[in-house]
Amino acid sequence: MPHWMKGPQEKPKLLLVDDQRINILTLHELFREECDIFMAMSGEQALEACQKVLPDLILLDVHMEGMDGHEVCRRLKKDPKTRDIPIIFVTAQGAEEDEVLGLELGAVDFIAKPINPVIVKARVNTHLTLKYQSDMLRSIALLDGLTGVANRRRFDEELARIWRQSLREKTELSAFMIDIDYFKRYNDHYGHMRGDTCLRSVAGALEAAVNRPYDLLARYGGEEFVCLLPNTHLRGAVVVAERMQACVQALQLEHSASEIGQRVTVSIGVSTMIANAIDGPQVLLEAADRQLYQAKQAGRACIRS
Ligand code: GH3
Ligand code: MG
Ligand code: MG
Ligand code: MG
Repeated sequence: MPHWMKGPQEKPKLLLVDDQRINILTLHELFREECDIFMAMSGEQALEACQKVLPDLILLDVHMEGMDGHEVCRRLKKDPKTRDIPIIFVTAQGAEEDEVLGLELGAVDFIAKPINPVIVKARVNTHLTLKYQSDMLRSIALLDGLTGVANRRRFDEELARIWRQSLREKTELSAFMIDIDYFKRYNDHYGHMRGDTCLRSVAGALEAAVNRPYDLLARYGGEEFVCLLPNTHLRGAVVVAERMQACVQALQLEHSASEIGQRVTVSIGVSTMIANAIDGPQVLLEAADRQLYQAKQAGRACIRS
C-alpha cells in the first residue's frame, strides 16, 4: 500500500482534465477507489477546480479546445498557491515536441495515449507518494514540533512577505507579542512535561482566537508567541488580542504558583504600523515587545498597545 493511503478520510485529491469524456471516464475508473476525484473538461474549468480544491496531482490533457494543457500549466506555475501541484501531461503517442514542452513548463511526467492502465497507475502512485513526502517535509520544516503552530522560520518568511505587501499597498499591519505569565514558576511547580502540555493548550487557544485566513500565529521561542495581522488597524488588533485572552482564560488551566487568580494567563503587547522603506519589519516587532514589557510592568494578564 502506498505511503499516502492513510485511511478513507485522507484520500489524495486527483484532478482529471480532458476535453473528451471517454478519457476522463477511463481514468476515473482506474483511481476512484484510492483517490478523491475531481474532473474538468476544459482549461478554464481546470484552473477553477485547482483554486477550489487544491488537488495533490493533476492529469492534464495537452490538446483541448480553447485553453490547452500547456497554457493551463503555465498559469498554475505562476500562482504561488498552485505552483507546487505536480502535473502529469497526457499526450498523444509520438508527440515528442509536446512532451519536451510539457517538461520544460515544469510538468513532473507525461503519459502517452492510448492509456496503458498499468503505466498510469504506477506513475500516479509514484507522484502521489512524492507529493505526500514533500508535504510532510514542508510541514516539518515550517511548523513548531511541540505546539503545531507555525515556527520561527515560517514566521520570518511571512513577516518579510507581509511587510513588502504593506509597503506596496500602504495598508496597516499589526503584530502582537504574547508571553505566558509566570511560566518559569509553572515549570518549577508542575514540571517540564506539564509545562509542555500547557504550552500546547495555550497555543491552541491563541490559534482559536484568530479567524482570518491571512492572520498568522507562530511560536517565537520558549513560551512566547507572535501574531501578524495584515491589513488590520490598531482597534481591530486589540479586539483580537482581547479574544486571545478570553480563549486562554476559558481553558481555566490551574497555575497555583501564579499571582493572578491561580490560573494560566498571558500578557500581550500590540503594535500597528504602515511599512516604510527606511525601517525593516523588525521595528514592528520591537514596538510590540516594548508594549509587552509595559503589560508585564502593569501587573500581567493584560494588553498594552
Ligand atoms: P513573566 O510573567 O515575566 O513572563 O515570567 P516568566 O517566568 O514566564 O518569564 P521567563 O521568560 O523568565 O520564563 C520563561 C520560562 O519558560 C523559562 C522556561 O522554563 C520556560 N520555557 C521556555 N520554553 C519552554 C518549553 O518549550 N517547554 C517548557 N515546559 N517550558 C519552557
Ligand atoms: Mg484532448
Ligand atoms: Mg518570556
Ligand atoms: Mg513569561
